[in-house]
Amino acid sequence: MSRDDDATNERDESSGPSTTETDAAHSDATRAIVAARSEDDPPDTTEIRELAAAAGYAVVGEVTQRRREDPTYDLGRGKAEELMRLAADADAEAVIYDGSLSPGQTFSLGDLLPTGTAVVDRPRLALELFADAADSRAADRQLELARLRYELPRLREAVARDASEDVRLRPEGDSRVLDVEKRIESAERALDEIADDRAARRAERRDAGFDLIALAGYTNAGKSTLARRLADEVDDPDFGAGASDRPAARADTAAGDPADDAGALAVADRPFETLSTTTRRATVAGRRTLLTDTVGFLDGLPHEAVRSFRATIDAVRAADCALLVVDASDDPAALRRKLSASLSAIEATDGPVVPVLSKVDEVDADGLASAVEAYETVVAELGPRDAPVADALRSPVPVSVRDESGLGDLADAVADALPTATATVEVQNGGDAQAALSWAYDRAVVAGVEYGGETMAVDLAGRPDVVAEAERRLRGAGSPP
Ligand SMILES: Nc1nc2c(ncn2[C@@H]2O[C@H](COP(=O)(O)OP(=O)(O)OP(=O)(O)O)[C@@H](O)[C@H]2O)c(=O)[nH]1
Ligand SMILES: [Mg+2]
Repeated sequence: MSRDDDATNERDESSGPSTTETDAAHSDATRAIVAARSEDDPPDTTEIRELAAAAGYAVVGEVTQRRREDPTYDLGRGKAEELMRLAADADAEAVIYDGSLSPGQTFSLGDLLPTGTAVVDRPRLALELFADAADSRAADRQLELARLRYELPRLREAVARDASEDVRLRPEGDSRVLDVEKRIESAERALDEIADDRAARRAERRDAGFDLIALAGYTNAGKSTLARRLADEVDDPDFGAGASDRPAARADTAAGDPADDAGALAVADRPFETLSTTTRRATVAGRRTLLTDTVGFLDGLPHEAVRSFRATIDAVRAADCALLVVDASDDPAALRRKLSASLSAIEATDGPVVPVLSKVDEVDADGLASAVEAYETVVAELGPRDAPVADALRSPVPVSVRDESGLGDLADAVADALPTATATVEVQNGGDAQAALSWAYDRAVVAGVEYGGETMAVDLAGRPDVVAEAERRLRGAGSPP
């Protein structure tokens, strides 16, 4: 296998580290009011506040409402006016809206608020967070596409609002709209090419005998920590469990828990720490695997925005086994919401999915039981639309990287989920047979060899296609003349 297949190859090294502008922005944070509406339960603003803080906002006030959606402001008119007064009193520069506003609602709210107050809904906030850290060519392209898809309907609305009655300017014919449409097509084409390259690389890696494992899950679930823990320790710092997959701009924003200063836990406790898929070698239950860490999912994003993060979705869907990381330390309601968002983003997979209940060191036995129950409730409620991924789900495995518990069970579950074939081939020993045997050793499918006189018996176990090819080569090389 070439150096090309190594740990950081899915980033574009030439683009260099991203700037640290955002860290500067954090110091004089933008003053913001959080607004949230929910139809059934009282709105819970915990997550949106965390996202806002991570994006550099200082939340100075909050307005929430429990009611159905209002077509003009999303909030009811009275609440929207309360928001306007609060924004004025608090001198807010932005309103962070915990939901996806239609273009019309965005403009109406903007018109109502004090001049200059930005309206930042949940998808836009996610885009701001991504913009902080895009660190590879694919991530840049994905971000660009997500941003353009977000902008297009809003631009159409702006053009329609600007158009005077006489001109009757149609948004479709506006040059700015056409420009954005063109850029969307070009970003989609670029991502198609990147996706094709990656599919080709996956095929090569499989031919080389690797099982492909992908880690998926909600942002901050613990994917990267687990990926680092499972990765093989190797001397070459460019390949393996080094810090090389950490975006440079983030290095100094890592969480300051001293206990986390070293090793696998040295990742920041903030959303969207990982913005590029990164692949490392890992030996799992004796199988040679390539482990791909991916971008986390986020609830409340439109389908289009989720689709823009194609590298993640493709890596998960095409894996021989996907690990779906679910944070067991979340309260059950949050766990259910995040799990549903993750499952609907994945939709379907080609291979099995092993759910991992992470951070179990933070919960006691009752807490773990409620996490399992919350997990099972979501899975039991999966509708027919989500059925493909439901079929792929195995039993959840509780794991803690912090106290090293459950890792053996996880390895067993993965080994069990990976496609496996076995064969025993008895052949004439000789130069050609040894060459075929060495081919099989290179691809890690030799489970044992027994020599007897002129013959040898080789036990093969591993990826079915590689086992079949090894068997063919051995028989071809070792059959009597
Ligand atoms: N207590 C505890 N904390 C953990 C464990 N695993 C991860 N964490 C913490 O959870 C936080 C998020 O971990 P990450 O591995 O960055 O999560 P992620 O899923 O890769 O997050 P994104 O890349 O942002 O999507 C970090 O602060 C980790 O230290 C664990 O086993 N126990
Ligand atoms: Mg990560």
